[in-house]
Amino acid sequence: TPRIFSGIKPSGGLTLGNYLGAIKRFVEMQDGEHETIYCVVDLHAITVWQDPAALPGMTREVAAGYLAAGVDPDRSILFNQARVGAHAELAWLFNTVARMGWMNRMTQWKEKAGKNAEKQSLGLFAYPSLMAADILLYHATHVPVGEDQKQHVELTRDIAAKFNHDYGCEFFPMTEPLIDGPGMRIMNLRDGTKKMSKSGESDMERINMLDDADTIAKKFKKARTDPAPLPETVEGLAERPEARNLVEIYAALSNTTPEAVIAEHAGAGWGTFKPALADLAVEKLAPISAEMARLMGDPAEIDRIMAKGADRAREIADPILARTTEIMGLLR
Ligand code: AQP
Repeated sequence: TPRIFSGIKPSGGLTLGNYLGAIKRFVEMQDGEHETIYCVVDLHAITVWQDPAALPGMTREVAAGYLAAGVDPDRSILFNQARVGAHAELAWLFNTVARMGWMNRMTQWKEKAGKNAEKQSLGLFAYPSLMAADILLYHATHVPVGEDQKQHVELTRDIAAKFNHDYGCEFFPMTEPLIDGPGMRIMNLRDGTKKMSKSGESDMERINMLDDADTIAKKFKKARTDPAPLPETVEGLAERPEARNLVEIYAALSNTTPEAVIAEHAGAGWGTFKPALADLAVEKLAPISAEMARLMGDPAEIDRIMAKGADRAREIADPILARTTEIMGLLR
């Protein structure tokens, strides 16, 4: 059966970008032909410093976000990565397959490490190797990711191909990235050329899934835009990253296209469009954030769900890891 794997890092509060670019699609994919496996990738989060006192809460928040948005733990496998030891084990094996040069070429590494590569953790450098392990541990056929993660999925295929070649087998599949639809790249509200991130510097840059209605309204009101009103056609958004971002957010939230949003709001000023966008965001997010808050009030229940998901994940992962070590000649 086709199988989907995807994950979200518990590296801060979930944003509207995580919702529109990931979680919302994860929920929809449960209705397809695929088996769906969704992970809270805590081992990825710790590639940059995470306060051990805060990490459990962030991990549960991501799980609550999945559940509140509609991930059904009976239909999907939902768990956190640290509960399934095979992720770290396979990542080590892949560290011996992947080449330094491949990692060096990763755009995300270059962006995150900047001029300070020497000071970064070895784990941040090897991040794509762990990501390849996440995916290939389940022989996932498809990975829904944002545009920014496409390069890592290509590297996953390189690792699979090199493993199969070096060990003379056809064991790991060639996983395909799934990238489509609006909302694939939600940008920062203060700078339309940067993506909206959990760990961005200022809270005003992002809408958090747990923000209340007043905060959402305030953040959209203060969102940077140029002074011109909305154009008459989408072509008019070409050189206007901030304006385009707000139109795309509106389109993604209302399950329509930027063309349809422009058709409805052509010529509108920001004083009209921004409050309409805020109302729409509140309408879509409020029920989810209320359910997240309810779930987070019972951490033991979230932990029970993730532990059960981890048991199911291990049933798939353990035989694949065992076969991998056998192929490599490791005695266990
Ligand atoms: N701005 C975004 N627009 C669309 N999709 C996004 N995703 C993240 N930001 C946007 C998608 O969310 C999923 C989970 O991402 P992640 O948590 O594993 O890592 P990330 O992409 O690095 O997310 P953040 O929020 O930017 O985290 P930090 O700040 O910690 O690095 C992925 O499918 C991603 O495409």
